Order: sequence, then C-alpha cells, then structure tokens
Amino acid sequence: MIDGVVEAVAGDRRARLLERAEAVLPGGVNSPVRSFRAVGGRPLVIAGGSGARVTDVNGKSYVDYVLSYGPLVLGHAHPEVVDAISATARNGTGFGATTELEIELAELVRELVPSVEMLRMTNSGTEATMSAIRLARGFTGRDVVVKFEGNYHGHGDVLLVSAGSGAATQGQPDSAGVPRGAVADTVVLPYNDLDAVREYFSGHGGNVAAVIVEPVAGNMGCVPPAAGFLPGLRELTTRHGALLVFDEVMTGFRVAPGGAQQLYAVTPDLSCFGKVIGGGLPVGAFGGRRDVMELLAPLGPVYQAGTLSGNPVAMAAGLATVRTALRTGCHRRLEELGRRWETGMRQATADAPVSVHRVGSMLGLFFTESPPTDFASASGTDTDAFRRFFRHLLARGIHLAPSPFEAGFLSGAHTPADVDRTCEIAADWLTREYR
Ligand code: KE4
Repeated sequence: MIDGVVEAVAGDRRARLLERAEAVLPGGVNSPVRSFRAVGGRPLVIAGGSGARVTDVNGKSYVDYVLSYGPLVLGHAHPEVVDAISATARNGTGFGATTELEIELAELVRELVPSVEMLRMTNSGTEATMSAIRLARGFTGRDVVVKFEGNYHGHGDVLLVSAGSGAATQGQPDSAGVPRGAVADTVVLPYNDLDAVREYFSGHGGNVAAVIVEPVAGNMGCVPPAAGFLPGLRELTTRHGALLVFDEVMTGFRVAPGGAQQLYAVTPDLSCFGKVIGGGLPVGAFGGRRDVMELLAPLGPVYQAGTLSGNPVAMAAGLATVRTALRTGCHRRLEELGRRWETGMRQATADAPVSVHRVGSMLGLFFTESPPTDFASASGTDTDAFRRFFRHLLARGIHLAPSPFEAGFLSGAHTPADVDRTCEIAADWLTREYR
C-alpha cells in the first residue's frame, strides 16, 4: 500500500515532467527512439545513473542495457571519466583552436585502429558518416553510395534511406523532407547478401564511390555479418576502385579494442566512430587512409567543419573511457559477461521460438524460430512479443532499449549477478507467456 502511495505521488513527478517535456520537445524527447512508441506506455525520465544502473525520477532503479545507446563501456558516471571531465572543464570548455587532448585522442585511435592513418573529429556519428561519404565522393569523383537495408548511419539525408534504429521503429525507413535528388545516388541492398552486391557491381561498379556498412548490424536488432560478407565487400570495392567505409559508431572500441575491423580482420578505407570515443559526451570521428583524408579542408577541396569538433571536455571523456577500458581489461570482462548472458539466455529460451544473438557485448533477442540475417527477416519477427517482453522486464527493473530494432549493451560495471537475474526474469516470462 505504502509503495503504491509513494509510486502514485512520485508518479505525478514523472507525469508532470513528461507533460512539460511534451509541451516543448516533439514527442517529449530529443531522439525518437526514446519515445516508447514501439512498446507502448510513456518514456522513462531518468534522474541519474551509476555503474550498471539508472534511477528514474520516481526513485526506481534499473539494470541498464541501453547505456546511452552504447557509449558507456565502463558504466555510468565512472569516477575516472567524471574526474577527467571536471578537471578539463575547470581549465576552459573550448577554444576554437587545437588542444593537446584532441591530438592525444586521435593518436590513441590511430594506435588501436591501424587503418586510421588520419582522423577528423565531429560531434556525432551522423556527422562522421555524412562527412565520410562526402569525402569518398570527392576522392573517387563518383556519386553512387551503396548502403544496406536496416543499417542506420545517422539522419543525414544521403543515408536516411531504408534505415534502421529509430527510422525503422517509427515504420518510416525513408523520411519525409528528404528530397528525391538527395538520395538519387543512394543504392540500398539487402544486408549479408553478397550476391546482390556482386550483381550490382558487375553492372555499375565503376560508378560507386563507396560502400558503407555496419560491420555488425546493431540497428535492426543485433545481426552479425554472415561468413564471407565483409571480406567479399573488401574484394569487390578494391576491384572496382570504390572505398569501403565501416560504420563503427556502435562497434568501435566495444566489440574489440580495435573494433569490428580487428575482430573480423577486414581493413576498410575509411571508418566512422562515435559513442565510446566520447565516453557519453557528444563525439564522432571519421578517419582512414592518409591519401583520402588529405583531401579534407584545409588541405584539400572536400569541405567539412564543426564549431565544437574536438571539444576538449569531450576529448577528455573519450580518452579517460578508452584508456581506463584498456588498463582494466574491460574488453575481456565484456566478453565474459556477454558469454554468460548468451548462455543464460539460450537456456532461458530453450524450446521457445526465440533467436539469441551476440557479438562481444552487443546483444540481441528476436522472437522468431530462425535467426534473422537481414532487415526483411528481422522486421518479420514477433514485435508484439518484444513489446510484452520489454514491459515485463521494465516492471522488474531491467531497462532494455524500447525497440526490437536496437541492440543491447553490457558495461564493465555489470556483474554476473545482474546478468543471471536478467536471464531468470526472461525465463520466467517466456515460461508463463511465450511457449
Ligand atoms: P548519432 O548521430 O546518433 O551520434 O550516430 C548515428 C549512428 C551512426 N551509425 C551507427 C551504426 C549508429 O548506431 C548510430 C546511432 N545509433 C542509434 C542507436 N541505434 C542512436 C540512438 C538515437 O538515435 O537516439
């Protein structure tokens, strides 16, 4: 009874905040996927986070598998990250000039990701991918860009076609307001379908500036690359003089210290980063071959810029995050926790029509018999079951992304007990509701 009263009173606080939010922010959010439209009910309003947990304004805490959609490999409010941010901010929050911090972070990326000989910082993953595409077009003198259905590369016009993540969640893979001309040279092929890429290149390879791909798809749920898919893209782009662009905004510094290109031993010409590289602050980056990067202004004719690109406070957060992850063996722990989650979930879902996917600490569950390999099969899964599953777990203090087209994430702050409890709650729902 007391809890109910506390909840009712506290609940008013959440309701009041959501009313204010919806009066001034479209849908009450600053990014559509947070809106809960795919799962029903009203979005969370978070008061704070620490380690593997977030607490909402009603005082309820959750084991968090969203982690700000990927950046927080160390978990929320890691002391070394917070200290780096506050110490840097006390020295000034930005200067519109080069600082040592952005040099250090770029050097660290170059050390961890050998394909990145030069790098340009941006303020988001969207800026990184749209800039990489402009650079690839400038370098090759060609216009066609190949992307894959269900891959999300941010909301830049050129790539907001058959996108995943929030675009797919909203059921609007193509956005209003994108002029036909902006996507006239954007070709969309099925993910993991190398024959389709081969066929397209056989007739049009000489027109292709770039192929951009999520080396592990994390925006249609978590869908790993099929064997041979990434090496096949590398071979085809090399043969036809197109650039291979890995969108590692989600996989970078998460699935391995050197990202998916280290994990799958495929070297792209350009890579895009975000999320982890900012440690939770707004950072993106793109980089790769020196002969390509040197076409960027001020050296070359491809213009790209950003008032806050390389912001020292954001650089400090990214440096502290990546350095601490490396020093503490975070990636080994992420793999151990990921394996525990996968084993537990496979046991929880045994003889239920559920497909469990994992690459490192990127997690996915699909309510379907056969494992999805592309957007068509991912979008054909039982999304209503996901909605019910999501709400069951949320009510029991487990925070998943509110969409079947998102990946889940682990952090170094998660514990085996967190993972075991999540699997137990999942098993309970499956037994009672979905067999
Ligand atoms: P941002 O512009 O949101 O920083 O990054 C765009 C982006 C680019 N590439 C990949 C592979 C991405 O996953 C993203 C952004 N990821 C989504 C989550 N699936 C962002 C969440 C949101 O839109 O709020």
